[in-house]
Amino acid sequence: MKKLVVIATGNAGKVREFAQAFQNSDPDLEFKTQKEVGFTEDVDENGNTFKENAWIKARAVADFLKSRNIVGTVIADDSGLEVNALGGAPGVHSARYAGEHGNSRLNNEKLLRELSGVSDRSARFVCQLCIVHANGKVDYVEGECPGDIIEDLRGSEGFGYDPLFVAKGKTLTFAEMSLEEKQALSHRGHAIEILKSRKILAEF
Ligand code: ITT
Repeated sequence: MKKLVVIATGNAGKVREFAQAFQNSDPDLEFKTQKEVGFTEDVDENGNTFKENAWIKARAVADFLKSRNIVGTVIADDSGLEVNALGGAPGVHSARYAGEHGNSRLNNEKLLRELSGVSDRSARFVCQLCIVHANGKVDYVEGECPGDIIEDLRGSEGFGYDPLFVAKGKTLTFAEMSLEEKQALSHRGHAIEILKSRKILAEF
């Protein structure tokens, strides 16, 4: 029997990236989104760190699986953008920086306003994964990607702050890259690589 792995996110952009990263991976694993297993709760991400929030999301879905007698591993992703000139903001508030959860247009507009006239545009994307195994064991994996915030939106791929982010040493924004190109550089891509190389999903 295949082992179920549930991706604990309601963010369609993240779902696409996980699907791409895990396609053709271990044939013994069956990946489903939280929606596909019937989890529709809006989890209150009230932690102060990416790690706390990743755990809050992973635990909520793990508890749900348990309550339905479904055996599976859960992966949650808490991620965001840290801008040096803004003291690390938007950070854990990245999804709701401009006040409305998941409104990327308003978030990007606010980011450009806050950085107007600022010369230090350096930033980094952070991705914290929390894995809760069927036996309750918890693993954490982190990935990051340094880069710069540009002055105008460019590109239509990806999600969130992608049209404003150029990874270090690159010229295209993440929103101008294919999923594969972004994945090879991104915070989430790095975290998933570590997850794979440590064979964390193969445990238990
Ligand atoms: P879930 O909690 O359901 O996973 P979410 O979008 O609320 O979805 P987060 O709380 O982790 O997820 O917030 C992450 C935000 O950070 C996301 O909404 C984007 O604004 C930004 N972000 C994270 N990774 C990104 C990426 O790869 N490209 C662009 N923006 C990203």
